[in-house]
Amino acid sequence: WEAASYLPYSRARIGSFFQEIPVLKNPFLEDALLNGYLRRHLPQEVLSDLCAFGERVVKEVDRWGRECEVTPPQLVQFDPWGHRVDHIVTSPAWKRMKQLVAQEGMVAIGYERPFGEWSRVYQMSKVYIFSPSSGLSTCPLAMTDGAAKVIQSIGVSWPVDEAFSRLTTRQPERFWTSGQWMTERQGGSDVASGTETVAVPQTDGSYKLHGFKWFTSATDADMTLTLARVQDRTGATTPGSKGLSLFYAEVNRDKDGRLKGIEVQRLKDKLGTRPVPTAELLLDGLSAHRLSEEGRGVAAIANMLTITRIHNAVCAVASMRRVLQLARDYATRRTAFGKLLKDHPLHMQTLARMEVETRGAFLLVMDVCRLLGREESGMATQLDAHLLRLLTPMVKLYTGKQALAVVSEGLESFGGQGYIEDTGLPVILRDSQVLSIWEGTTNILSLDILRCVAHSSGMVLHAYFTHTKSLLAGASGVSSLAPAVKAVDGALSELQAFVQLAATRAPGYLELAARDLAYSLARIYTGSLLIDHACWKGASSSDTYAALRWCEQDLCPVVSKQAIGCYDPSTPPLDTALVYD
Ligand code: UCC
Ligand code: FAD
Repeated sequence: WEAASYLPYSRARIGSFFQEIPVLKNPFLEDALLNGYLRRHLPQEVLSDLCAFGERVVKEVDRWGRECEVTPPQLVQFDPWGHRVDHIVTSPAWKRMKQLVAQEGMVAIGYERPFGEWSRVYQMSKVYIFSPSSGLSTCPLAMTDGAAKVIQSIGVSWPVDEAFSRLTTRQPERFWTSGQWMTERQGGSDVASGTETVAVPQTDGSYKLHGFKWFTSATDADMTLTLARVQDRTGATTPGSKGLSLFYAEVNRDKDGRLKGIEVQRLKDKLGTRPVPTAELLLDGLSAHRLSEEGRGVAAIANMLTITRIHNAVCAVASMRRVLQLARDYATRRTAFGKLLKDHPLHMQTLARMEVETRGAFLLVMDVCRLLGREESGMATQLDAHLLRLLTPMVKLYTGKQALAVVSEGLESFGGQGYIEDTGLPVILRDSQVLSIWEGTTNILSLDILRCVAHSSGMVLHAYFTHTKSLLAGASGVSSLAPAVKAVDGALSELQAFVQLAATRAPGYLELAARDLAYSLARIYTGSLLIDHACWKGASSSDTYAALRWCEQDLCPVVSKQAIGCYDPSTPPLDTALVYD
């Protein structure tokens, strides 16, 4: 009988082997590049704060994030007596996240500016550490930051002074979040044609909004910024972008608990972002105040787009980093073919490629945060301002796409377990899919890059070339980086030649090249940032290796695609014929 107990499966039919679980460790301490970058630019107190916060994320916050995921919001439209109430019931964890965002100053830091031009880097580093454990509360966080930015740029005065102080407070009981209601059924990209909501002027100077907002995320917000068309006395409105104005509205309830001027039609049933209540809203006389001049709504909300797009990019890189941290830990625990995964060179190559992608994306997004911080602290040169305009859509579109690729590869590195829902891994993939859709799709942002180039008469590109060259100049004479410098320098020249040639072609040519152009801009600029970081006196040999590896890829796909005629006028009909074949 005793001998039988040693036989495998004799007592426990499921066997005696259980795989060790990948362990989430302090995301600050686990991230060499984040540490290096912050040591390079910010004082020790920032590192200490982020280290403590990283500890809190592991010990406490990550659990709340999971609770948010498995306890999605519910809409209760009617009370038991049939009255319309439209309560959005969220989990306790979701509410705790809101408090945490305030306590940790995740919006406030951007407005307190404790470290001058580097304050945004500090704030976004915190968001970066928080994001993968946040149960998507980074979504309202981003919109709240964006709303504060819009208010600050318009002027903090009545009727939005109270809102500004609540959006940027560190006191959880005073803290408000904001929505961003732009999308209607006819169009989320083409807001100018898609917006039907009308604003009816009231005698006291306020407005009542009537319309249907098709996607409104984090609808448990306290206020929102939204777009609508002002009606004149005859009820007429101006079509297109010139008819859109920006409005501020509070989300209030009457004494019976009913939403004032809003009906929640339903909550969306989504692939991911499940903790976020995303609703369809009927605006039926919602009280609002106009914030922009009439017809300047898109220009006025652009500041919100800038902030939310940067948040999107920060969260995209954070997803890549999270999956890598878990994957590399797992590789020290899982054995296959007689050795740990970490001892299989091909597995390590796979993770190293993900690491290179993640490092590049990190430096790219932090550089945009640096530029934002310079602009907000009055330090920005004209070149910085141009760069910020160009790099914002670029970093959003590039990191949104790359996050999905890296996270997908990351799931595979866990084998079958990467596909199992309650490991908490698949949610990272689901939540990454949205990053390239909301806040402007990849194509829309590629076209936005073209528009900002045209709008600035090419000055944004001039700033780009000047700054990239100056980054490379800092590496001249560093022999270990010579192949990388050569590759970026060559790609930059090719890109310059392409831009000059494309300017002589019909507009349709550049439109077809827009996406590849965006990728070329992103890869070349990121290469120069990796090189620059590797030249820093505190850099490691891994920083050099990452720069070399990044620069081995096709840095300028717009040129290779051009060479095979991808943007020729003959292409669109052929593409269409192929698609509908
Ligand atoms: O998706 C949404 C929220 C989701 C949740 C948020 C989560 C955040 C991250 C969390 C991470 C986990 S809210 C919906 C977002 N919707 C979009 O992004 C819309 C996408 N479509 C576009 O971006 C289009 O390009 C439009 C709507 C901006 C195009 O509209 P128009 O009217 O055709 O634009 P125009 O005519 O080109 O520009 C009108 C004015 C111009 O200024 P002026 O008149 O002075 O020349 C432009 O220069 O607006 C200015 N403008 C901009 N300025 C337009 N876009 C920008 C910009 N990006 N930056 C600065
Ligand atoms: P469309 O504009 O119809 O685009 C469809 C496709 O056509 C896209 O691939 C697009 O790239 C492509 N396309 C469109 N125009 C062009 C062109 N000129 N050239 C080339 N390609 C083109 N919106 C809000 O306002 N507030 C929110 O809080 C909010 N939350 C959201 C939450 C989630 C989970 C999701 C998924 C969306 C949310 N949205 C929100 C909406 C989101 O911003 C829009 O879905 C997005 O901007 C795209 O708009 P659309 O859905 O109308 O797509």
